[in-house]
Amino acid sequence: MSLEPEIFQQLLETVRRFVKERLVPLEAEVSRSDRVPGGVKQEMRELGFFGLSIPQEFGGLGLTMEEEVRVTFELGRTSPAFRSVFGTNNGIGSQGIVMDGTDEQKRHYLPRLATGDIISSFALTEPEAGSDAASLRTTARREGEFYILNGTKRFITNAPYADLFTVFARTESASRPEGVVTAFLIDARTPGLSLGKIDRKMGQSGSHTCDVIFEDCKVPASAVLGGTEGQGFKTAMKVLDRGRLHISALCVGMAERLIAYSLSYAMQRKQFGQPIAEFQLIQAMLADSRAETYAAKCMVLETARGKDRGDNVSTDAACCKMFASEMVGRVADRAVQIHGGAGYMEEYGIERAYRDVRLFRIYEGTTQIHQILIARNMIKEALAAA
Ligand code: COS
Repeated sequence: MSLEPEIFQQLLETVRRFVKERLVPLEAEVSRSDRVPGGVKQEMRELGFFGLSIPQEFGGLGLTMEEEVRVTFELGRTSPAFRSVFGTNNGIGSQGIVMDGTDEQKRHYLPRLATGDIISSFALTEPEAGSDAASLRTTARREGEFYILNGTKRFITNAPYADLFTVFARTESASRPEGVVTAFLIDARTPGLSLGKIDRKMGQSGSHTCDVIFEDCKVPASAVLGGTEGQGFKTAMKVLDRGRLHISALCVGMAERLIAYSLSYAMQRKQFGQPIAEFQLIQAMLADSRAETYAAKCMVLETARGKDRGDNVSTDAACCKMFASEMVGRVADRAVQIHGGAGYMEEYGIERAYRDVRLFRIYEGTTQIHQILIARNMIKEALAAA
């Protein structure tokens, strides 16, 4: 259900102001301390940021996909570490429940996820299963009314703060010797669940990942997401379809900001007696960045509208993620170049953005996975039409 247009405009305005006045001034401090201040997290709770995409009947704002990407364009105008604070509650940490959870699971978890009272994480990736998500090795052995989980999950965003994990594990199956993938909702305090040390990363300081380790971790049968074994892989793929659109919107927002900074710098920085913005080689970089960002923005909006209409947007969401994440990489590279020496210095924040955006080409599916996915779907569609 979409919001009234005026209410949505007010929300956009609030997000825009919060990003500009509250978050942007904190960026350098968050980067240095590798920590988002607790007070800011609380303000995000009060503003309803944890429940943007959770249905209104469970206490969220229930934004449509188009509304969500438009809000995300604004959130992209600051360090991605801030969005990460509530990113998993809106995205990969909650959408499995929204899409495939039982009524009981929705009632139990979604209201607290929407308020940010609990934090959720999505535990799919493993040391030996990244792009090949279906090859995961974590097992969940059924014992009466319980399952016993064993295995390790890797690079799990927000795991150090999570209260709830959506965990993908292999359960036994009569029809498949290798078993089937089943999703579980697991309380972080369950005995047998422990965390590894926080990973040190190239960028995105203030947002944290770590291993999640299961050693004879016993959970009740009611923890199976949706109550049915073997549905986990499809749930993961559906959640990622949505997540990929969200990340694409974030890339657009970051690119728009980098262009604004580059243009402003180029108009005031003088060399050879004139602002460097007057030089055609600088103009070419600005123009390429602007055109590519505009293309990505149109793609994201159009795909989001398709998703809201109920279309299957798997292929288009993959196109968006591939194009937008590669695009913001190029825009960030040009932003460093336009800023010259200043672009390489910490003080200006451009080098930080350059490092931050590098992740977008990797997580929630690499560019190469998207190329494969897009081409495979093209072939499938052609065969179906033949
Ligand atoms: N929505 C619903 N169902 C989907 C789906 C989607 N988007 N994508 C696949 N499925 C279903 C398929 O229809 C198929 O169902 P059936 O068994 O009933 O036919 C099943 O899931 C398996 O699909 P597929 O054969 O395409 O799986 P593959 O193992 O070949 O893997 C890729 C497909 C490589 C695309 C997948 O593993 C992937 O996306 N990998 C990247 C994972 C990733 O993003 N990791 C990042 C970490 S998460 S932050």
